[in-house]
Amino acid sequence: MNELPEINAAVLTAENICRRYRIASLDAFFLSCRAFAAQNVLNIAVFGRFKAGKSTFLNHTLGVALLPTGVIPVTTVVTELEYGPVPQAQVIHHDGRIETVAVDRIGEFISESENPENSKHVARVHVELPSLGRYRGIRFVDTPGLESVLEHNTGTSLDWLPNVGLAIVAVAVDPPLSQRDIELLQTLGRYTPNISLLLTKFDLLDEDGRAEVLEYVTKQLALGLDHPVKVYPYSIRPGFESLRAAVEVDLLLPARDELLTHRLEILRHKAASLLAECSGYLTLALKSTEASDADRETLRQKICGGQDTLEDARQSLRLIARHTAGPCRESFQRLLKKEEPAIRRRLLTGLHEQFPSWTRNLAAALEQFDEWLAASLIREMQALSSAHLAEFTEPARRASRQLSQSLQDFRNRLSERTLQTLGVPLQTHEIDLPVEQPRSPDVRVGKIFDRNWELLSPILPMPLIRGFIERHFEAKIAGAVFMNLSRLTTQWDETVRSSIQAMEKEALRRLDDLALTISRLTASAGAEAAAIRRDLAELARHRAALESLQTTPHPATEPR
Ligand SMILES: Nc1nc2c(ncn2[C@@H]2O[C@H](COP(=O)(O)OP(=O)(O)OP(=O)(O)O)[C@@H](O)[C@H]2O)c(=O)[nH]1
Ligand SMILES: [Mg+2]
Repeated sequence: MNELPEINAAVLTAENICRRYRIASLDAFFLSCRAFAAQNVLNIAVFGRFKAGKSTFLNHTLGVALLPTGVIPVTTVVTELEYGPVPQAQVIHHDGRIETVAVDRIGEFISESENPENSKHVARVHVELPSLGRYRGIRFVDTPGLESVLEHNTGTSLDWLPNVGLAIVAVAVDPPLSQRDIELLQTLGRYTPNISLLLTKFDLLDEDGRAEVLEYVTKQLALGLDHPVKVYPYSIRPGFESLRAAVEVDLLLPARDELLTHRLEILRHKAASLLAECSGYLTLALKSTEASDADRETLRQKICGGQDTLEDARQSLRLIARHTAGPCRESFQRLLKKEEPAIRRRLLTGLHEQFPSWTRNLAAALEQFDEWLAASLIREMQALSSAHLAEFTEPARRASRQLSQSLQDFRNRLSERTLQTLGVPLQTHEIDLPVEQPRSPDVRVGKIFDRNWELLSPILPMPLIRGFIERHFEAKIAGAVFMNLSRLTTQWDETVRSSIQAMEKEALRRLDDLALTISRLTASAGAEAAAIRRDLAELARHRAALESLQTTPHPATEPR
């Protein structure tokens, strides 16, 4: 087979051209393409709105009753299922720790009710089952539902998108297809050519309803998408065996039987997108060589919209960062304030248990209290960080999504301008900014007791002042809890702020890279035209070669 060398050659040519013309804006795309090439399994991932029936579909298809399902949002963690000689499950935590658990325990980590807001900090769950032998080489991936009030679930699934091989988007018939579903299908088109729509819960409709929904969905897909998507009506109920068989026969078994072909086709798709984007930049350069010096300057002003528009775009990135970081402190404060009474109560109970054993003398009691309180506070503060990790880190995820969207908007505006000015659009895509998971701050507590008491301690007889001392300790606890909650608020605020600042910096860098690339390209003079034409011809040759490699026919938009 010659596909891989040809795809490699195409990507290398594009990389080389980008380096020569200093088109840095495609760097992230090259990286994601290489990451895909390094994988050796084919991911079949199921995405979609919450409660669309994603987990139920995978359980039925794979003949396992493993993934938790239910009537309220359930899946909170990305879960991978694939063949393995012995049943085993691994829970991969955000900090890299891998925990091996019994397969029937995975619900404790995946389901929202047992792992609310992913308080167990699970990055993903990986399950291997001997019963999946017939799907060797395929990794099925269940993702948390989009659009529920649980925003952390949406973020988790969208972060995972670029890893997709073959995509299945589950859409329930009640109601069928939202604008967000269309947007999801559109975004997936960047990463894979192989996208199917699973129209779930088909049993909920009568004959007429089914025909109506199918017609509606097919029409909306044709209107809203620029790439084809095949529609599979589906139901788990008896009487719909033929629909289930169709998914297996048309979608899953071909993926299994033509694993290499599918992987190559996805890689080819990514390489073709890269070549197309690269050609877009060069065409822009070529067009500007055809203009006079004065026209070129006017052209560049128009395309980039002058310094003002670039500065506006910069400003909107800065505003997003400010707006997502701004309310952090207050919301963390509110969150932690709610915990204050319970922590105080727990520490007072602890004090009343410990205090009777602090009998030696006042100096010793002071020291014991100090040590005990510091240890208890550290434990409490660490537990709080763990329990609310998802809430603490949410602003960083939100910033990543909004910054990425704003960059893409800038790219779209740029494309409209190049179309108006030069007659060619410059279609480029934004790869989402990676969210750096903010690390939990180190918990430290300051000195708790006061000097005056320490000075007096040798002359105060313990038995006489016991009651008084205990009350004094109780008062100290309240103050120490308040102080340490404030400190934790500050620590988390600083941590999340610096993570958002790093993303803002990266977003600004990408924006400036793009603007610089465009101004360099539009500065190309007549003398460079011949070289640009040669490079464009080289890209076109590779595009044609990739086109001729297209092995799997693109699925049609028509339903079965
Ligand atoms: N009538 C009918 N109900 C279904 C079908 N498939 C799933 N359901 C029900 O739909 C509900 C949601 O199913 P899940 O599989 O938990 O949905 P999900 O998309 O994984 O949900 P999240 O994990 O929360 O995103 C459950 O109550 C299922 O029993 C179907 O084909 N027909
Ligand atoms: Mg689910």
